[in-house]
Order: sequence, then structure tokens, then C-alpha cells
Amino acid sequence: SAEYAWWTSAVVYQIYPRSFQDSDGDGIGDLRGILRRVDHLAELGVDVVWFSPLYRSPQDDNGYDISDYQDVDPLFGTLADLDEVIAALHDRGIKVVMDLVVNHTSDEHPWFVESRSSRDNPKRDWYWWRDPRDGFAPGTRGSEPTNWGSFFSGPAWEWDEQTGQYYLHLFSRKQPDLNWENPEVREAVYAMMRWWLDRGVDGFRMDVINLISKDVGPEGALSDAPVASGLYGDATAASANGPRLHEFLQEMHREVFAGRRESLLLVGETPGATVEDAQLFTDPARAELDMVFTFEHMGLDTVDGDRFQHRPLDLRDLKATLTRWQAGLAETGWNSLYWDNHDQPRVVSRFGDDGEHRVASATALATVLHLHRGTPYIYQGEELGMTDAGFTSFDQYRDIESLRYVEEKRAIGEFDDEQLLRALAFGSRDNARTPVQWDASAHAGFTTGEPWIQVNPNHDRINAEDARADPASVFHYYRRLIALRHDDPVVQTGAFTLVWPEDTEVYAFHRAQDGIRLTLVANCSSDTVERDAAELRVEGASVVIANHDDPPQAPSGRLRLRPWECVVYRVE
Ligand code: TEU
Repeated sequence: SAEYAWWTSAVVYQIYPRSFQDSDGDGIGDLRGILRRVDHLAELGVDVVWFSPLYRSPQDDNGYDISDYQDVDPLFGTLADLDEVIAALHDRGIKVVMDLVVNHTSDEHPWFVESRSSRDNPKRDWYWWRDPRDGFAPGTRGSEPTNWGSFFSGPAWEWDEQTGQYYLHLFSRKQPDLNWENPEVREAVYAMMRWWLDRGVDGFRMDVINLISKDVGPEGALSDAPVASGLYGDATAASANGPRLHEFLQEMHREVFAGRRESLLLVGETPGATVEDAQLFTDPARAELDMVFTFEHMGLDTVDGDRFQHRPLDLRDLKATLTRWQAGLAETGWNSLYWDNHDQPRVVSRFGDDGEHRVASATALATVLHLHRGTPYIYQGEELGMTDAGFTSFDQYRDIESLRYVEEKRAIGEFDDEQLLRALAFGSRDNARTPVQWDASAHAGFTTGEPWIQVNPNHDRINAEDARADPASVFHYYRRLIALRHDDPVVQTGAFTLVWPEDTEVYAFHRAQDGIRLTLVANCSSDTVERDAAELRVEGASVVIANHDDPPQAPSGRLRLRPWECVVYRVE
């Protein structure tokens, strides 16, 4: 049988340090807090932990604005604390993946401080500096070099009075984009990456890595992008998957990963990447990345991809999208599988039912995801079935993206407050950023101080301590799913075939390999449903995993599934 990389049987757990566990009572999670919880991770059975940024940062975007790549922010602790955490995880057989944010730095990074100091500074060209557009007063609306909008609202260009030019920032104005056209920039980034690998980390999750190559025309010109909606040109269209992207990734691979690749995990965050792009990124022969995060399934319950505008999910769209990615990466390349992360609302609130059927829908959705072919990612709290934040007033929100969105929409008078609050309640990244609910005590055992963002009041019912004591909890179900991936080669690499693409309630598919077939059937609705079991061909099958105690055994006639009931059958 074929040789597969170690991560085909691995499960990754994402820690968002600020919200994981506080140890010193300042209300912000930290490394010594993480140390107290490594056994939670070991008990869950995950193979890899990915840390959202721990580096020195002004925290304009919660650490995705880095001012020193080779130090830990004092909020979180010290490099020595990090070494201890890495050692504690390694002792338990868990690898450590660092976030790598190199599309941009903080404006307080010494590179940018130098770059902005004068037009002839040697680091001037490390960032994107451009003259104002002709015919407009410099520094006023309309004089930006291109029409690009920032992902965090407003223009993607910031006027710098001192040197009389604009600089590019696809995210906040405190996140200037690095100029990857400049070989010195690339060398500096590669050196920093080698430093981390030498320190013992096992890979990188590469933040917006497909934005690093901007589409530079003749004489370094950047051009306007189509205006999809709102005031600005679409920055993704203008800068995603640029002309030199694959060249840069292959160079990075040669300069940083050559000779060490086998043991590493290299995962790219790639908004706007298609499955065709992903084939190129993840074909091992091209030596770029191991896998990438698709965003296609995250837009399906939004209006025109606007993350703040909700429409109900049509299950057929989700199946079609994920199946397209399964098929596209079946022969070469590999999928990452995720529902939740620090940028997305909680899946149980979004695609599931976070009320009456919380446990059943959280476990059913987990089963659907983890039974696909690819490497599953679990975001902290997902294994507890944590729900969206449930915020009802503006002052509860912290995220820069949400705050800027409200500012911009208010400025143009597009929505009233009620509509804005609804938009945030659905789409805000803060939904996933409330503190991990460890127990039922005040602030959920997250901190003894005032948490930086409110703890969800439902921690009295939803928390790790109770979950650990309850064999029917979401937590114990995740443990079983993770163990299943470790143990079952069909889950790891079996071929995927969708069943019932047109069914709007039931998700069903086969995975097959070496004469063994697993068949998943999941009722993704809050009603009891009935289907013809003959079409599933599971007569005589055994049950591998199910989220109810008494699942239908080897059904051949009518198959009845309770709300959010799922079963995986094994046919030999
Ligand atoms: O996210 C990039 C990204 O494309 C989006 O998910 C983004 O968060 C935005 O909300 C689009 O609506 C990455 C990080 O995961 C995110 O936390 C950072 O804010 C961003 O890059 C900038 O570093």
C-alpha cells in the first residue's frame, strides 16, 4: 500500500492564547495558563497544537500584527515559558505549529519604523510605498494609489504625511504589507523561520500566505480592482494568488524546509484559493505546502460572501463544495478539514442547533467533518460544543474587524443599530473568541481577574469539568473521533463517494479502501427523518461510531434517524 505522510492520521488543535487560560489574573490567557491545561490536550488525544500568534505585538489585531518575530509578547510570558510549553507538549507526543504572519508586520516592527523614516532609507522598499494618484489632493479620499479596500473596512492605503506617500495595508493600518518582491525581505523571513525550527517547533500555519505576491504590472504599478460591493475594490481579487506566489513558496521550501520536511506540518491559510490552486500548493512533487485552508464552505450561509450577512445554509451546497475539494485532492495533494477557528462563528450555532440539540448537532457535525479525507482541525472549545458569544450590545465586542465594520456602516448610514447588532451576532469573529469554559465557577475558571472579553454565561452548563464527567458529552465524543482517525486506515485515506447529493437534511457518504467500506449517515436537521436504507448498502454492517446509544443496527428497510443523529457503519 502507498506510503502516506504522518499527518494523514493526525488531528490538529488550535489554541488562541488570549482566550485559552489565564494564570496571572490580568484577564488575558498566557503560556503558564496553557501549561496548566496540557493534560486536557493529551486526554483529547490530539497530535499537533497550532498556536495563534504569541509574538511581541501591539495587539491591534490580537497578535496578527507582529513587532518582533523572535520574542514572546509579555502579555503571554517569555521565550523561556514558551520553551517549557513546547517541552511539555513534546513530552506528551504532541507537535507544535506556530502561526507565521509574514504578509505584513506591525507598523511598530523595526523594519517598518525604518522604512517609514525617509524615502531613501535602505528598508524603504521592504513595504509598498506609492505616490498619491494625480488630480486629487494628497492624503484625501480618492488620492489613494489604487481603489483597494482593507479587509477591516476603509481604504487599504494609509497616508504618511512625513514622507508624502501612501503605504499598503490589506488589514489594519497597523499591519503594513511586506514587499515580497524584494529579495532581502524574503531572506529575512526565511532566516526567522529557520530560527524557530532550530528552536524545536514542528511547522507553521501560514497566515494569508496566498496574498504575499501582489500583481505588479509594468514599472511596479498596482492597479484598481473590481468593486464588488460597497465603496472599495476587492483586495482579494487584486492580491490573492499573485503571479510569483508559487515561486516564493518553492523558494521558501528550498531555503527553510529542505531536509527537514518529513517531520513538519506546513499549512497555508488561503482565502479565495480554488481547488485548482490547492492542487498546486499541495502536490508533494512541487514542494510548496502540505495542505491549505479553503474558505469556500465558510461563505455558503452568507449573502454574496459578506461574512456579516446571513442566509440559511442549504445542505446541498455544503456537500457540493466539500465533495469538490475531496475529488480535486484525491489523487495528489491533501485537504485540511475545519468548521471553527478564531475567525469564524461557532459551527454548532451556525450550521447546527445550539439550543435543544446542541450535543447531538455538535457531534453530528464533528462526525461529518472528521470522516472526510483530510487532516481535521479542532478550535479550542469546539470539543466542548461551545456556542457563539450571544452578545447583544456594541460594547461587548472587541475585534477590530467588527468595530471598523460598525464604524464604516454608520458613516455611510447603510444600517440601523438593530441591523448592525444582528450582523455582528451572526458574523463577528468575537463569537469564537470568548474564553474557554473550563468549569462552572465565576469567569468559567479562565481567569481570577476581569476577562478581556466576556465569558459566555452558558458556562454554568457548558464546561470542560462537567464534560469530562459525562460520558455522553461532546468532549468524550471528540476523543472517540480522534482515536478513530488514529486507528482506522479507511478514515485516513479511503476513497470518498458522496451519497444523496440532493438531500437537504441527510448527509451521507462512503469511504472505501482495501475491500472495506465505511458509510456515514447524518441527519443534519432538528426533525426526525426517514430514508431508504437499501441505498446505503449497509445490511449486515457493524456500527463504528454513533452519537446516540442505540443507533439503528445494519438497517435494510426504512432508516429512521432522530434529530441530528449520525451513525458510521463498517462493511467488510
Ligand atoms: O485571516 C485572514 C482572512 O482572510 C479572514 O478570515 C479575515 O480574518 C477577515 O475576517 C476576512 O473577513 C488571517 C487571520 O486568521 C486573522 O485573524 C487576521 O486578522 C488576518 O489574517 C490578518 O493577519
